[in-house]
Amino acid sequence: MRIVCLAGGIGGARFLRGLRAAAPDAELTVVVNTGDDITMYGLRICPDLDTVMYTLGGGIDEVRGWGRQDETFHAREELQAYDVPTAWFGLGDRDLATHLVRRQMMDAGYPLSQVTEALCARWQPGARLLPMTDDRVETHVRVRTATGERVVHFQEWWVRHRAALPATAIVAVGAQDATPAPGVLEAVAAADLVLLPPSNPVVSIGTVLQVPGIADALAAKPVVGLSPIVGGAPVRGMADACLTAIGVETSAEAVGRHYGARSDGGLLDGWLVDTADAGVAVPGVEVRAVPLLMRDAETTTQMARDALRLAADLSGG
Ligand code: FO1
Repeated sequence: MRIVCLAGGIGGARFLRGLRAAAPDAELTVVVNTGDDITMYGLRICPDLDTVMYTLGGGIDEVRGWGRQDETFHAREELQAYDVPTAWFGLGDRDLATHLVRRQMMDAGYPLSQVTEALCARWQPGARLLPMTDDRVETHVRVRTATGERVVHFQEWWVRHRAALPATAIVAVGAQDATPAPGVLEAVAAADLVLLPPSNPVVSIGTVLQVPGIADALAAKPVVGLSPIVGGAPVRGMADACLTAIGVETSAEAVGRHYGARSDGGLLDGWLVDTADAGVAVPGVEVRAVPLLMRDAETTTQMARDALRLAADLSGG
């Protein structure tokens, strides 16, 4: 079975680990958001690609959910000692090696998709990781501050300000001019199923869908999504701040309606919500309530099985 997932960072990566366990024989392709990427100290940092790669490859720090396990932050401490203004970003010493390799390969002319393939040769994630595009796309956030509005890079909003500054717009700069990375459209065309993991629906899944061609490619495929919102709150991260910025209520129902029914020009055939949200209705979409809190490997694997079961039921399988 060929499955394509669109994914962002931590939530998506953890779900993918469960999916790999639930469908060990499936051919899994992950189209990863690159709108969170940022250039810092001359390095190209790709948080979502690295989080998926480390999580599936066994190198992730399980507590943070991002960056490397057994990490140290000596370089960051030195940057702080120099009062470097971007020292708010937690670059780990082990993680730095990934960015150095990426920078070296990109300077040699390799596109991000080939860099990702090279990095995955070490990590063996057990899935094919594709950036959504090899072109430069960066999510920027217009925020309201005491002295007026200004635009900051997503990472500054997310990490430095913990998304506490009210966002009046979230823009994936460059998305409209980007083309899907090599292999993305082919993987979707060949897929038996597309899954939307419980990633941030705005800055992760939403950004991937802004790359021209990707949303259209999904329209031809069965799509099952899993709600990142449980009981009116995001399972992790600050998806509520992002949803508010685009005027969508923070609920499993509102996100399901935001994605919309594939039969009605939207995305979804099926929508998994948590048991806390049983009774949610999304017109044109088959909604099923199952436990969605990824407490451990078993619960995560089970919710992946539930997603596959819903897809099978929808296809009459
Ligand atoms: N998230 C934080 O909350 N604080 C950090 O200092 C931080 C550093 C960081 C470094 C590399 C990396 O790949 C991810 C990092 N993240 C950090 C997570 C990242 O900001 C988010 O995971 C994504 O951008 C949103 O999904």
